[in-house]
Amino acid sequence: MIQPSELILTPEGKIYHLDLAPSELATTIITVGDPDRVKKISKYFDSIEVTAQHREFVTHTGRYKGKRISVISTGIGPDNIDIVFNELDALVNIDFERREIKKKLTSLDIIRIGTSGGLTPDVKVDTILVSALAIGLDNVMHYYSKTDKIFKRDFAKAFIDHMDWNPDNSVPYVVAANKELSEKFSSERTIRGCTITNVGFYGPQGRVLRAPLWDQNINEKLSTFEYKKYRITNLEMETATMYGMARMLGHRALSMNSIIANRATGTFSQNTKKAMDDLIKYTLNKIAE
Ligand code: R1P
Repeated sequence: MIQPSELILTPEGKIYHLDLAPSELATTIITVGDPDRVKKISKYFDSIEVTAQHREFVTHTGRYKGKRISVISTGIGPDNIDIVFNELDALVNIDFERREIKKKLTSLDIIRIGTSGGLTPDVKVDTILVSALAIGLDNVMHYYSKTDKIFKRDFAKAFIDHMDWNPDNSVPYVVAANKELSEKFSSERTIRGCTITNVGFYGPQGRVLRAPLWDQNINEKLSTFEYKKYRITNLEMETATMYGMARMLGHRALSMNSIIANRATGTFSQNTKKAMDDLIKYTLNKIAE
């Protein structure tokens, strides 16, 4: 039995942070960072059956072209991904009444619709980028075991060497997207990339306002890193943690990114609303295919 302090349920029998009951979640899930983006997606649904909100976690469950989908905001950052993925998994794989892991496990499809910054000039603003691979500079995954099979250690070692990595930082981990989803969501309208997930927006992504950086050349080094066929394309704050958590728990995950800025050229999208709306429609139609 999983104790009440570990699996926290509300008096209504809902999982604590997401405030959802098992029946309120679809097995196809879209995650977004921004809580306001949830309604920008669910406005395309044929019908909405559930709306829930607790803190930054907003959920709408409904149908798009007949397919049942839940859209959930994660807020910003890898730490929230730990909460969201554990609770999504609990909603399908733990019996809340008995507080026991179910004998028959369910695998979820979890697709992120996010914004991101391009790192090299060829990753142009308003592009849709599918993250085939992600490098996690956060430490969430290091608290779990059974990660050996999902980390690409040779890739991470090459990255550490190239970056002259600060030994006070956590050890980077490299993890791939689910292959089937990655193929299904790629087309002539998308580019494939290798995404850096980091723990902050300013220093950790090489931005200086007033606070000086440990490594002033971090973005230049990121943009010149090459390993086998891979080059780093973009920076954001959730993808690698999603891929790690999903693989560890037996779910399929993919991150779709609207490139709204390019850090190499200093450009920013002229119309982020349209770029995001294009990505939303593209992703919903791919899910419904
Ligand atoms: C930073 O502004 C946030 O935007 C990006 C980053 O990953 C981070 O969460 O994604 P979202 O637009 O999905 O939140």
